[in-house]
Amino acid sequence: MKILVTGGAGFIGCNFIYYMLDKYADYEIVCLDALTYAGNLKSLTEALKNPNFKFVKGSISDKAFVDALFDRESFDVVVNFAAESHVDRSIENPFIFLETNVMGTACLLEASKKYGVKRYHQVSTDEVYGDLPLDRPDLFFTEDMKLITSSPYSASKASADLLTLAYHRTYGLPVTISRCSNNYGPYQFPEKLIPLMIVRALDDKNLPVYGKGINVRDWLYVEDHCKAIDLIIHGGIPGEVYNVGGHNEKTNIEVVKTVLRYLSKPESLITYVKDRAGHDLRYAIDPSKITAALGWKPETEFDSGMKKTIEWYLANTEWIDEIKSGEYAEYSKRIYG
Ligand code: NAD
Ligand code: TDX
Repeated sequence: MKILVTGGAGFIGCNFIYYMLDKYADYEIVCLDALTYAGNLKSLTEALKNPNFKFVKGSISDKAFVDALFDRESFDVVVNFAAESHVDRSIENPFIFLETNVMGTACLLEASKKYGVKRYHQVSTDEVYGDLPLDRPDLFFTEDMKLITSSPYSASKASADLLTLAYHRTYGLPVTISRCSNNYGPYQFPEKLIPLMIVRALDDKNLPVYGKGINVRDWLYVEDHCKAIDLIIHGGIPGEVYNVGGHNEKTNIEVVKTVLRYLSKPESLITYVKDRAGHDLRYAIDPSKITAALGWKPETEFDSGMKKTIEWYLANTEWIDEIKSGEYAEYSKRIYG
């Protein structure tokens, strides 16, 4: 089995590569990644020592390059993680989100069709369903809901989902889609809520909480997401969408206070700042389809997942320091002052 993993130098992709190399000793994995600000080859240091793993630098939206790669490598399976993934950046500059998330997906789908890939898996997000109200805890995202997006990021991801399903219906390409809730864990770029708060709290910087901190996210430990994708690419039905999430809803302020408690830092670091434009109120996944169809269940409790995550950041200060020395400093200054 030869798998192309795009975006594997990013957070979830690199966790997926480690999970798969560990579980399947005879699989070959090729990672295609453009190494944008969010991609980090250092995250793949251990994988690069494995003879079954290869890294290729390039963009999923470079059609000629993607075609040549597929021609050379004959992939059985494609798992597309590559994306511009941060909502705040999409509000600043939507166009790169369309280029990578829509056109990049189109290039991968076209090459998968041309070269007879046996399974194309699109890594999507719960954000394609828009948001749920805060006062209706009985409502959850299900796979049959309409796509109603809020940010340029979620609009680009929803577009990619529609294109993926169109390649199934029109050309018979064996596709699957997973729509997962917010992930946390090792190797997450510190622009996202949890690592941002860890990194800033360690530096005794203020912790910028948008609005009143009452927005709700449904947190899943990254390894549980990787396990779900593994099950889908092996047992999922072509043309189907699978929601992935573990009924672990927390308000943002609860999450930030949890980080402070683990690090023994004072709550006085919390600063309420201007709300995100178009800020989604609540995400909450109903994972009953993937549980019934493939036996998936989240295995890591939030407390132990947070402990593992924070310990990873404390043990990997070099990884963080390198990020802080690059484009990140300029971004942080621009966004947080
Ligand atoms: P990330 O930003 O950490 O990583 C994205 C990776 O894609 C980076 O390595 C980057 O270099 C690469 N990339 C960007 N543009 C590229 C291009 N044109 N060609 C090739 N590579 C390119 O993102 P992540 O958090 O790991 O998310 C991975 C996927 O999972 C995304 O598709 C995202 O939409 C989805 N997702 C993320 C979450 C989450 O909580 N982080 C939840 C649900 C779904
Ligand atoms: O500084 C901050 N302060 C703050 O209050 C940041 C960065 C975020 N927040 C809030 C906004 C959200 O309500 O925290 C919540 C989580 O924010 P993000 O980490 O930016 O994630 P979110 O916008 O929920 O999107 C994430 O989940 C779905 C990922 O970034 C997406 O890639 C994924 O598809």
